[in-house]
Amino acid sequence: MSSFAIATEPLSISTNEAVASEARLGLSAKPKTLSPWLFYDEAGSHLFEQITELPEYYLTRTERGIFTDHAEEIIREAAASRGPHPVGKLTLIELGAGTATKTGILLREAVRQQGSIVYQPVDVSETALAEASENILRNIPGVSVRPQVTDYTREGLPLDRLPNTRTLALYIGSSIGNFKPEEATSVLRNLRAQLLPGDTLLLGTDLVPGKHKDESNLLAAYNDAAGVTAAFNLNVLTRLNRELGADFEVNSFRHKVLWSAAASRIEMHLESQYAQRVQIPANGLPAFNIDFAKGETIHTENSYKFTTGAVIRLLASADFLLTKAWYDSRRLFAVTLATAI
Ligand code: AVI
Repeated sequence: MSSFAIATEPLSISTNEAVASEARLGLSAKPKTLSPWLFYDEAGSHLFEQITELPEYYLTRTERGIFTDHAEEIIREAAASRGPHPVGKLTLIELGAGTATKTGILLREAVRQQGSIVYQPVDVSETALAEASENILRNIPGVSVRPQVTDYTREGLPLDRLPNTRTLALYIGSSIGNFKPEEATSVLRNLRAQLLPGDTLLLGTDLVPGKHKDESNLLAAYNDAAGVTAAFNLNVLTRLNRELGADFEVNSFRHKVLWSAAASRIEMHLESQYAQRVQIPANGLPAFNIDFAKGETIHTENSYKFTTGAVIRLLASADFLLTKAWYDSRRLFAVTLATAI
């Protein structure tokens, strides 16, 4: 890392290097891509919180509704799950916990059923974990919180496993949907490697269009009338300008969303409104030039939507067996409990 980057970059060196190499690799690829983890700087995380409350973005409130309606059964099933080893209480770990707003429903129910619970939220964001811990400790007596700052997608998942407990791992919020199928399998396999037979996984997945959900509902969830999702998508260019000194003219790109039925995914893109060249300084070397044709896009995110069969196949690819699935009445979203085999 050069003194140029250290002098101008307030973030950690490794974060800056990861952003630089992601930008260089993704923007020289054909078609151009940027990885969705780049969305989540401070402004992007704040915009995402706003997205979860938008009228069009049904995912968060639908999953919360499923937890509210079925928490008793979810916790009972997870606690009753049997493996080859005798175990005591249930402990909860959560991948990508963020501020853990929905998890409180399950934690409260677990405390009601077994008196107390250990909760291990895992996330890349130390501030989000601090907020989650504070909220839970203040509002739910009986929970002992052991936060762990880890990027489980890149650094694996070194879980601090408690002896003689049964683990319920939460991977909710449709986060698994932001991975390509082979990446999703590897995230779940990494998780599975930390679990024992009989431990369980609770997976939240958004569903493909159906009777009560047409393509337009799905598209609206990613292209809301207030423009919050557009701002979330465009913020990635603002981030590259700020952190790498790039000269993206942010207003010359347009938020674009499409549904690919063939790939079963929503795609988010940023479309260049005219032919242009963007430069990213390269630490004393000649700047990295990126040429855009009019209408050319940067593919910034995939959000996969599932059938029940696709969820079962994904779980099986990581050695999990379906225990039970819960849905909302309109079949917009699924919460699936699976057992490690
Ligand atoms: C975090 N993830 C599950 C969101 C999703 O729905 O794929 C990210 C998002 N992108 C646009 N809106 C929300």
